Amino acid sequence: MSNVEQPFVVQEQALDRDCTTLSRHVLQQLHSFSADAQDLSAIMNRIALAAKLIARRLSRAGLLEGVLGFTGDVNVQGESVKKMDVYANDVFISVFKQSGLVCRLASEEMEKPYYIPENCPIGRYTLLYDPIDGSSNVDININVGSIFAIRQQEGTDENQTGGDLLQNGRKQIAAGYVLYGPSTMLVYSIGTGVHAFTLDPSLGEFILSSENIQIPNHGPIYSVNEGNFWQWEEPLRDYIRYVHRQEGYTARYGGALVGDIHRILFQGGVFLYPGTVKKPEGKLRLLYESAPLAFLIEQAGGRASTGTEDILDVVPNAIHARSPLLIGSKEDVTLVESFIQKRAWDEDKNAIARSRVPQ
Ligand code: AHM
Ligand code: MG
Repeated sequence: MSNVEQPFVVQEQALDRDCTTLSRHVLQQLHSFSADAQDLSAIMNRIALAAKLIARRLSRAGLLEGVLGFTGDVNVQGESVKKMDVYANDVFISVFKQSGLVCRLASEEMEKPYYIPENCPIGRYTLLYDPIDGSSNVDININVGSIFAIRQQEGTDENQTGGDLLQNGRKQIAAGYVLYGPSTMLVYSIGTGVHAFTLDPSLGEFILSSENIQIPNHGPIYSVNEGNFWQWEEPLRDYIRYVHRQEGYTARYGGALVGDIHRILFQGGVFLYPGTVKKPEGKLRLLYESAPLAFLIEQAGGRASTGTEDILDVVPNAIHARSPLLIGSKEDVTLVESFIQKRAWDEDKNAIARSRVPQ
């Protein structure tokens, strides 16, 4: 190739990269322009719009009135609500109004699903989301995230309680998160691998930055709130003691799930939010946090477990149900599980032995 031609090739590659927007990428992944493919592409585009609005507000949070701090209310989870939680929750609703795309939204912040009746005759999808995850980080200008999943609505949900959402995570059609960090990134999967987009502020568009991301099979990071050590069951403490005695582990914990998982997605390791003796179900919500992230991490070749069951197999008993979460590299999740399951196995063995003692 001559020197004269080279700049055109470089420019063409740069243009191709800049044109791989999220909505185009969804259509490419589905190899189709069918109505369903167009719908999914348009839904992702609306989620991207919500992400841009939230990122814009976060980026100026310290300069605007009414952005930081608490509202004074308590949400359905019994947690104090932050002003950004309310804003971000409403943004997702607003971007889907009159879109014909999503009939129902279910969020960590709302007691019941929110219906958009004008969309329902055509948009049979439900968006599940955590509008601002890790919102305690907002006031100190540290990374936070949004988490989302899409499911097909089943049945009419006559009393509008979202009963059909009480199904396992394999029912998710798509899932992903937005990371509001030094740059804003959107990472998603529609069941065809995991792909990351970075918001280019000069274009106002999410542009493809990593395609077909594979999580390492094992990594050095363990990410857990060790301040809860005293509240855990013994098997989990045993795992942490094991990590403390091994070379090659490093602790990273940001207090916001999306950033912690994002690091593990690229560098490998395990994130843990286990149950405690008093709260065996842990803190994280299955439909808005654990299941969407499990879908994504499995698509990247990793694993997500409660300790005894794959997260994607868990059927919630309520839309705000919680579950313990072990998620990340395959080998690391399996190792933590082996600590938990060994204890269960030992207990079974002892019970059997006791039952065999002649009376
Ligand atoms: P939130 O959705 O109410 O913000 O809670 C979820 C967050 C996660 O992002 C994070 O991993 C965890 O809570 C941190 O909890 P803790 O402060 O108990 O370590
Ligand atoms: Mg959350």
